[in-house]
Amino acid sequence: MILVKLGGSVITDKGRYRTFDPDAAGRLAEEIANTGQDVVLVHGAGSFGHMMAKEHRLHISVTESSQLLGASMVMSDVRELDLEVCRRMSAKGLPVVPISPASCAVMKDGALHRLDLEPFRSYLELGMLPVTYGDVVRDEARGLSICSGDQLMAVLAKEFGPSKVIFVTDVDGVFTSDPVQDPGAKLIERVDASVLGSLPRTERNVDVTGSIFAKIRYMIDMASLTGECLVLNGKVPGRLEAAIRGEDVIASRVIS
Ligand code: IP8
Repeated sequence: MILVKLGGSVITDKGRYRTFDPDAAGRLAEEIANTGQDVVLVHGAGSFGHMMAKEHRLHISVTESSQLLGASMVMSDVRELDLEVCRRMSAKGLPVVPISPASCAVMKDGALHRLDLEPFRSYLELGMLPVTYGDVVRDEARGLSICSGDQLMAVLAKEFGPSKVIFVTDVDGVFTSDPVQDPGAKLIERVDASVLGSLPRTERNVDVTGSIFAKIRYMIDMASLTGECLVLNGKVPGRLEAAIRGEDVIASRVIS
């Protein structure tokens, strides 16, 4: 089984509230379908989650009742994004099944505490492709908190031992600085904990689920179980497909 995360930056326009990119999602669905591999898919929330979550301060704490309505709206928005993604997948012949973290996960002080893996296991056994996503989830300490796609990836990697873990984003991998702002930014082909310490701490729009550093930390942990995680550019046609097939592609390899 191959574990793939479609980042919010590749399936949505992160600068425009609730803007889905149907062409990118459809093409990536086709690339997955072409490989004929068993895949568990996780996707980020992009502009269906982060903007509204930030507005309602859901990533800090949920202390006011007005935040519950904000949380509920984010839950509906990310579910709608998931529906769009799933529709593109099934249109390419992939028998996907959406699994909502709000119904099967529990957080504790911002960490993913429990995830009911039974639905993932049984649908996989049936030959279906589970699809899950970053969501707002019950938190035993905070009431509610945000469960990122990366936290889900970490638990799924630990439980299912995938043969490959791939993070699909809108740039070629991890860079020495922000490649959108700095034309001199260089792709780092092998990323480990020592590289993490040397990256500059400046970023444009930091997500409610943390910066690239938080994401790389999850990947380094996952790599200790799976060997490596690939970070690649899903905007380049064919790159995800080639990576799933095991071809050598332009990417960063995160190792533990
Ligand atoms: O895009 C965030 O998940 P991510 C989930 O995987 C929400 O970090 C609701 C903002």
